[in-house]
Amino acid sequence: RRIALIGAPVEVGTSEPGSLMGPAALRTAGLARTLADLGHAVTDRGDVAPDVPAGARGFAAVTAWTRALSRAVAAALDAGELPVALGGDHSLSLGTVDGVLRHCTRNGQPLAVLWLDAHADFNTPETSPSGNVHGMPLAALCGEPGFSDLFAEPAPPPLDPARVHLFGLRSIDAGERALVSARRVGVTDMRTIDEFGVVAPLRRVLERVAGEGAHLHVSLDVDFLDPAIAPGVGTTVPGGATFREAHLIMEMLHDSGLVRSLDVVELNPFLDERGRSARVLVELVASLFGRRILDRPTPPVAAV
Ligand code: DIR
Ligand code: MN
Ligand code: MN
Ligand code: MN
Repeated sequence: RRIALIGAPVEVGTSEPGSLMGPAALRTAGLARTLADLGHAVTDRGDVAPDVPAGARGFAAVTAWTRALSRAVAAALDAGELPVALGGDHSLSLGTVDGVLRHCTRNGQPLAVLWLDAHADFNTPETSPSGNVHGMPLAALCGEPGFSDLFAEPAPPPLDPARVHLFGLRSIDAGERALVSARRVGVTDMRTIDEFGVVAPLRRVLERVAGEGAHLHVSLDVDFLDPAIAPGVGTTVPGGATFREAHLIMEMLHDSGLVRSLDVVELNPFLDERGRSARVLVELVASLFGRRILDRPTPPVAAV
């Protein structure tokens, strides 16, 4: 595959500084070389540098990032590359997913989004208890009101919430909880993972994506992982995915052949312990791009 690394040192969507160092930490942990060693053609496009108006905070700054990242991601996809965005707080997915949506809309392809996250990120400015935009990207992308002028005109039709799947959910605010149900967003919460493991629920998601011929975008928030293996994130939530669950998910995503774009977000090196979280993320991305334990496909497992 031809992979484009797109640095997104964004932290305007959070009140916890440090995630702007995320792309640098992922590079330091050897992301590009690891992917190249797996046989991919990797181009590091450097960091996107939008014209954020001087002194802009909140939505003015988020809008500048959204539009610049959208252009970078859509251009990579149009050129036949697989864009990997290196964050940066999760507000960056407003831009990356908008770029994917524009590419898919031009090609008449449906877009499915797998959101690996402790949180739903489905708050609106109305429902958000924190006011942090990193807790809102899915609501904006799915067309909820309150986000006017974020996306460049003409805006593509919004993301279909029924094609969004939250995986690993274990922290949700009251307002977004109501919205997630009302919009019929797909959810595999930690309760479901505890009962059934990751394989059966993920297989169901992947079968549906394959059946619809959809483009699959994966958005990986560091807090999806248990804080014991990935402490380098502003909003740790206990009870997250284990090292083994996370690798299995990445291996299944690789074997599916469906992933066409990826975000790696919320890494905060300032809160990390000697690069541990950055290294775990590089290992996970390697599994997603084809690293396997043995030089043969994972043995087939009976259908669930
Ligand atoms: C919370 C936290 N739901 C909020 N969200 C986070 O501020 O809206 N998302 N941390 O990753
Ligand atoms: Mn495409
Ligand atoms: Mn998130
Ligand atoms: Mn999160």
